[in-house]
Amino acid sequence: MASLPSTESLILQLHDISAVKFGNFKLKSGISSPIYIDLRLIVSYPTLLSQISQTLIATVPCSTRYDLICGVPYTALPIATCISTSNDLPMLMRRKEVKDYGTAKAIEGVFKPDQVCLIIEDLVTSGGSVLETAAPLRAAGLKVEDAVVLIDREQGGRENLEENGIRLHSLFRLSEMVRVLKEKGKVGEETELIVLKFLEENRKVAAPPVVPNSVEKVKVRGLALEERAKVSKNPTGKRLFEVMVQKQSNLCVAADVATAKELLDIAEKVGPEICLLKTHVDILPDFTPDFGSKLRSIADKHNFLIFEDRKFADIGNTVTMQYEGGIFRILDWADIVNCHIISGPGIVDGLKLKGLPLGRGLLLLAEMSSAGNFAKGDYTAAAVKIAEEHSDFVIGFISVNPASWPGAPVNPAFIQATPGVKMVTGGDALGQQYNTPNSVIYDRGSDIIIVGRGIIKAANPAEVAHEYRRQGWDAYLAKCSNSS
Ligand code: S5P
Repeated sequence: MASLPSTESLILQLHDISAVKFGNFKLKSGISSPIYIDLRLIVSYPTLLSQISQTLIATVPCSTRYDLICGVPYTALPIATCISTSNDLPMLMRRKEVKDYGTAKAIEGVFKPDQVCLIIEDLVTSGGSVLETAAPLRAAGLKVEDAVVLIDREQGGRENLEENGIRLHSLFRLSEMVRVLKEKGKVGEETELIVLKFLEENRKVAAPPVVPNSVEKVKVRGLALEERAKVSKNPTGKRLFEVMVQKQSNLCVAADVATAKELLDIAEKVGPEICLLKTHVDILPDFTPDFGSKLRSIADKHNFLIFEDRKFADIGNTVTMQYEGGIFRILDWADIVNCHIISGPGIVDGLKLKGLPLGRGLLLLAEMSSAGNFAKGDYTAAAVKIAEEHSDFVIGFISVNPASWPGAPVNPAFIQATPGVKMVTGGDALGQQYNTPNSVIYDRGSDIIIVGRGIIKAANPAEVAHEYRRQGWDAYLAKCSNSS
């Protein structure tokens, strides 16, 4: 193979084809810049395109692992194609507009979940375009850990991407490009100084929130979480909205682990990422009376609420005793519990009798995630009616697709929490059905993703929880930006 050209030679060639322009230009990120780089031109210079592609892929450190590449549309697509064909590396394509017919895929190409995809980009300013491409790749179950770019404009992209778990590798930086052009007499000292001053003054350009592609029209409109905290009539409901805003998290971890010891351990690990921790205390063989106070101190430390997923289902009188008494004394330590409405509204009266004086909240199971369940149609509508009649105690619903409910969205004071969430759609052997964080929050109109095995069975639950939180919150932001 021919030896790779030097960075200097590539910079001079880009200048020769007028891909580098000086003047006053408005960038995609909104800022005005004295320098503009138009790499779309390189498709007209195949030798240069090929040289750039080969040098670019050689910039990625040998220790970086990846199975596939994906170019950020559109300018990086020919670069990615060149790299793919010359190095026999499979490529994926991200659609900017998802088709609303046929297979309606956001990602074209063949891949398996958990494969690692390297993102190829021509130019990075805030890193927003790389994040726009990473989001659907990650939502499809791929891992995105690295991106390689021809030119880093040194305006915060590297840091923004780092915060989102993506390492940026660049062939050269903008300041280096201008220095070479000045040294070779292509630009004057004044121009160099103007560009360097501009870079100094624009070190951090914020990445715009990622708006995921969606096949469906967004059915959910409504108030931001801050506003919903104000309309909730229950102190725990209000607090949950507030914690979500404070922590920028709509993640609830379902801590279905084998022992109380493990539960406290996982609560400590994922605590910084979550707004809510969901428990099933009756599965813990080592439960002791101090379990509640131990969990409470972790919840206070990391500012999350505790949800005991007790799924009460009996008559009002019985549930008062189940809530307050027995070994578990749930009322003492759980901020939130839930119940089925199969027994009628008396169950809510019973739980409210005990819970409301302590400011606790209740979620009604309006839908379920398991295949073949009966919580649908009139049953779901009945749950909404009961909630309205008890809006001082009922804080919302366990739901699966609240955007599809008649008259959706329901009263914004009610929160929607959805189980059956994983990075990839699918199910388990016992009827559980999974949707992705983006589809649950953005398409199906929920507020909180409840994730169990997707996090607790991971090798590094804290890291994976961080990624679920990021995807869930990005989907919420995208929903907000589409409602305005
Ligand atoms: O319909 C439901 C309601 C609930 S609360 N489907 C569910 O899966 N859940 C709970 O969510 C379930 O009991 C479990 O604790 C969690 C889902 O866990 P995962 O491991 O499947 O994510």
